[in-house]
Amino acid sequence: MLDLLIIVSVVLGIIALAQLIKVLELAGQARGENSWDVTDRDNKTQARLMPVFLVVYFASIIYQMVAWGKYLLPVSASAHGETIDNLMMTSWIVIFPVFILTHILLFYFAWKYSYDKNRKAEFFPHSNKLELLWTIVPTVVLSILILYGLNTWNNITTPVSQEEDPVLIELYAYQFGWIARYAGDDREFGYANVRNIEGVNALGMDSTDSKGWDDKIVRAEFHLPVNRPVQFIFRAQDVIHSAYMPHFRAQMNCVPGMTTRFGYTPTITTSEMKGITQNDEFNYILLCNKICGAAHYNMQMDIIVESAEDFEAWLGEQKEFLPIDGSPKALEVESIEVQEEATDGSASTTASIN
Ligand SMILES: [Cu+2]
Repeated sequence: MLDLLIIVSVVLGIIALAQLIKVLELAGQARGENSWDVTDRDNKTQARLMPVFLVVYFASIIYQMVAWGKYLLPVSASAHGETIDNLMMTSWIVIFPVFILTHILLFYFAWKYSYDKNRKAEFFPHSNKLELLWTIVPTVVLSILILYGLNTWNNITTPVSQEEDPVLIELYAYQFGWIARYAGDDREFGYANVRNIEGVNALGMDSTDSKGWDDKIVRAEFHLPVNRPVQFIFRAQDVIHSAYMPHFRAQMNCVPGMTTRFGYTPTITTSEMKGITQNDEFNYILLCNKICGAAHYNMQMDIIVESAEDFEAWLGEQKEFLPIDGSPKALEVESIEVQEEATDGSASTTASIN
């Protein structure tokens, strides 16, 4: 109902404005003026409005910075995040003064040089000095920023070496949710393929691949140990998604048919961050940052960063993909169950182990 009222009032407002313009036009015609003629008075009014725009514009920027500054991200919770924040800050330091200066000049000149029939424009066709100046200065500044950015990007996207003992986690994106998989004690993920997706096997794990038997699959939230590198591997089931972990300054596309990676080291536990942000409700979060469909906004997963002991304890509680106690019997039973589920005649690769 409220929506309807808003629409009706907007439409009525537009009609009223159109009528008002018509009245002004008719009044002008009655005075013998053409509405498309630009008079001296029009020029003066527009010129005087320029400094007003400038002040209102800057005031609105300051207001937005103050009012919404609280929604900015807190300090980076990952080791490489500081480098990203420094890069961002450097860019701001270069861009912001230029932005202020160019906008002051833009509105000042529009006011100062508004049309005046007594003033003659100076003919100034070309200056090599000026051309060089405004070509070389931005080129140098932008090249430095780009090189700095590329260097930062190369540093943070280098895969974590195995010697650093990273936690291996696969994040699997689908419309609309996330599944996390831990590689288990063998430090290797079991083979998975989209063709194996069936029933509860949402990851398409191949149950004949023993590397996957100790993989641990979690859905509601996933945990990370503090101060230990984490190597993420990303996959997607259907369309391109993007794993976005803003507090760790990390984002990587998840692309169907290929794996992508990103590694970082969490440096602040969830409970420490609750203290820093003075918010007891605070939680690290994994989001999807590609508009991937109608329920895209729903693609979230909580991330808990905790001490190594707490992390190991939590991981110990998670179930393995195929919890076999050394006897192949358990595996056989599992695979028969999977086979029976495939009653619709669709191909089941897991059937091959019998
Ligand atoms: Cu998505």
